Amino acid sequence: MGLLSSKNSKTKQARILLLGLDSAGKSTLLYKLKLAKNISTLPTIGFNVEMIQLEKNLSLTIWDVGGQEKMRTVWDHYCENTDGLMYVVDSTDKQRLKDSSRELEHILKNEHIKNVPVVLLANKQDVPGALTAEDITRMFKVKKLCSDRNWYVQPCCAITGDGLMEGFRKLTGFVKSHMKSRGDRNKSRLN
Ligand SMILES: Nc1nc2c(ncn2[C@@H]2O[C@H](COP(=O)(O)OP(=O)(O)O)[C@@H](O)[C@H]2O)c(=O)[nH]1
Ligand SMILES: [Mg+2]
Repeated sequence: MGLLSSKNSKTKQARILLLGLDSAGKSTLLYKLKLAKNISTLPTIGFNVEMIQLEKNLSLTIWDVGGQEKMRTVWDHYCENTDGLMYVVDSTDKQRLKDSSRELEHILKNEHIKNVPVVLLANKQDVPGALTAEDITRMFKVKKLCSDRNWYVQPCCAITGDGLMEGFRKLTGFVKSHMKSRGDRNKSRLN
């Protein structure tokens, strides 16, 4: 990406889409990560873009597109060149669980996101009665929905930060192997 120059030319850039219904906790978790890690923010209108480096050779650019209903229609447009999807679920919002799983199902059908790894964050685990990661896996039918890609469901609390790093590390691992296999495929096409 032209906007983001890296001091280390070996550092790869991965583009991560951060999605989920409004109030799922996306902004809270980005803010929490920013306090924990040295994250730079790019000024943007309508969505947040953050850069985070968890590993020496891989820098994540995280696009928080916003989850309000009017923004959901534009999610599709952000899918191009995406290397990983972080999907945040409010584990206490049982009323909108169906909405959330429908939106995830929709986004996973986007051709640009085919085979792209997904980590679901089962957020707000600090709230008593919150659905567990296992509940969300079952209710979202994640196994079936993500049968063509790497996936993981990570319980977390964006306010305390519990589980956030684990979730991002998991996604980073998936993204690296995804980028590698995509690179290998492109190479064999050229040969
Ligand atoms: N109890 C609890 N509240 C949370 C958690 N994460 C976010 N929230 C609250 O949920 C609301 C929506 O969070 P926000 O980050 O703005 O959601 P976004 O619309 O997805 O960006 C705010 O009031 C947050 O304080 C969490 O892990 N636990
Ligand atoms: Mg937000």
